[in-house]
Amino acid sequence: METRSSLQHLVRDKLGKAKFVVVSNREPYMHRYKGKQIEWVVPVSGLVTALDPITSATGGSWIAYGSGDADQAVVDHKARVRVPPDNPSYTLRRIWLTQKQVEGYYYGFANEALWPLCHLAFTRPIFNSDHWKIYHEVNQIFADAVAEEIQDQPAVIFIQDYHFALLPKMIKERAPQAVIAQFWHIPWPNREAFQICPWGEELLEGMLGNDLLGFHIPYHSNNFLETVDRTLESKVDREHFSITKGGHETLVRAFPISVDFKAITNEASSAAMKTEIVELKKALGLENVPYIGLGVDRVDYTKGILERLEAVERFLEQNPQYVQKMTFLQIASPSRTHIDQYKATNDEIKTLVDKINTRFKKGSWKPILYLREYYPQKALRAFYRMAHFCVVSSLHDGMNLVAKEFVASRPDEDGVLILSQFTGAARELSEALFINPYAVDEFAQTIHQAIEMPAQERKKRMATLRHVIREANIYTWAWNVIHELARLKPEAGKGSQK
Ligand code: GDG
Repeated sequence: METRSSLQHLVRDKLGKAKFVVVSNREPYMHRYKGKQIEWVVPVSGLVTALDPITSATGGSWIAYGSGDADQAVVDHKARVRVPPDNPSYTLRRIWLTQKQVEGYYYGFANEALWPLCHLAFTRPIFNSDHWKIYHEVNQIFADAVAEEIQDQPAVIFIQDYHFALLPKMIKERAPQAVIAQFWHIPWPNREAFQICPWGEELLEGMLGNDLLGFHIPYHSNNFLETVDRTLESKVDREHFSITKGGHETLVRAFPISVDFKAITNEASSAAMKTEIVELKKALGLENVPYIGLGVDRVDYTKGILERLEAVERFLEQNPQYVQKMTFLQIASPSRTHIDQYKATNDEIKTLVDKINTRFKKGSWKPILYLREYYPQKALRAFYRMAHFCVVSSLHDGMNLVAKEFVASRPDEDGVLILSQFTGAARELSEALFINPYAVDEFAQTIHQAIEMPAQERKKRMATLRHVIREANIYTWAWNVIHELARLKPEAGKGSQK
C-alpha cells in the first residue's frame, strides 16, 4: 500500500534534481478576505493531497489561476507565494486572468465545448470561435509562465485536465528539455463523437506535445488512440499504447485516480464523527427515519441527478410500505452557475423534487431532502457514514470520487453502493450494485435490493470494496504516474531522454 512517505521517497529517488511543476486551473491554496483579515483555504480536491508531497519533495512550483479575492495581496512582484502557508515548501505561481478570459477559456471553451464533447450525456457542445481564441490565448499565458519558472533546468511538468489541451505543445516548443505529462480527468469520447469539434486537429496536436498522457481507464486511452489514428498523420502503436508524430513519441496510459483512504477512514472512525452524525440528523429531522439514501454531487447534467430522483419516485410508487420509512438526501453543491445549461438542470431538479415531495409527503416526512449547498468535508463524511445506501448515477463520468469516498468512509463495513455502469469507478468497484441510469425500472428495483440486502451480504461487499480502495489509493495513483515519468527523466543539458 502506497503512502505519503513512500511517495516522497520514490520522488527523491526517481526524479533526482528535476524540478517538478504542476499546472492546473484551480489553485491548491487560495487567499481570501474575511472582514479585514486574510485567510487561506485549500479548495477540496484529492489532487492537492497527492501532488503536494511531490511538489514539496522536489521544491517545485504549482502554476494556477489566482481566483481568491485576496490572492493579489499576498504575492511578490512575480505573482509568487510560498505554500503551504503554514509550512512553506514550494512556490505557488498565480496567473491573473481578466473576466473576459475566464468567461472565454473556462466557462466557454472548456466547459461549454470540451466538457459536453467528452461526456456522452446528449448535451450539445457549443463551439464559439471567440471562446476558442481566448482558450488559445490563456494556454499561451500559462506556457509563458511555465517557461519562466523552469528556465532551462531539467524539469517535469505535470498538467491537469481539459483546460489545457494546447499547453503541452506550447511548452515543448519553448522548453524541449522538459518532460511533459498531462492527466485528463474526464472521459475521452469515441472518434465519431470527437469529429464534430471544428478545431479537433489543433487540440490533438496540442496534446501530442506530451511525453506522457494519462486517462482514468484503458477504454479512454483506446478512444484517444483511435481518434488520433483517424484524424492526424501519425504512427499509432496500439500494442505499446504510444503515438509518434513528427519524430516525437507520446505514451498513453491509464492511471485510475483515487482518494486518501487512510485519512478518510480515520476521520470517519473518530468520536467527533458520532457527534456530527447525531447533530446533522437532528438538524434535518432524520432521527426517526429507518432508511437514509444519499447522493453527493456538483449540480451537473452528467451526474444523472434527475434520473436518480425519478428512480426514487418509482421505488416509492412500487413499494408504498417505505413511505415515511426512507428519506433520500441529495447534497447538491452549486457548480458553473454562469452557464445556461447548468441553470436549466438546476431548475429541472428543483421542479422534480417539488413534484415528488408533493406526491408522497405525509405529516412532517417528505421523501427527498434537497440540500443545495456546499458542506464542509466533516459533514460530508458524516452523511456518508449515516447512509444505508449511496447512489452514484452518472450518465458518464471519468472516474467519480464520491463512490470511493463513500467506501473509504465506512470503517463499519456497512452501507450499499449503487453505481452507474458508465463511471470509470465501475471498473474497480465490482461489489457495488450496478445500474444503467437510463433504465428507471431496474434502477428502482436496485434501490429496493439495496434497502433489503441482508447485513451479512452488505458487510461482505463493503469489506471487498474497502480492500480495493485501501490498495489503490490516491498515493498509488501518484506513485504510478511518477514511476512512468521517471522512465522519461530529463537530464541536465541532454534534452529529453527516451
Ligand atoms: C472530475 C471528473 C473524476 C461535492 N459536493 C461537495 C463536495 N463535493 C466533492 C466530492 C468529490 C468531488 O466534489 C466530486 O468529484 P467527482 O469525482 O465526483 O466529480 P468531478 O467534480 O466531476 O471531477 C471525475 C475527478 O475529476 C477526479 O479525477 O473522478 O470523473 O468528472 O470529492 O466529495 N465536497 C464538499 N462539500 C460538498 O458539498 N466538501
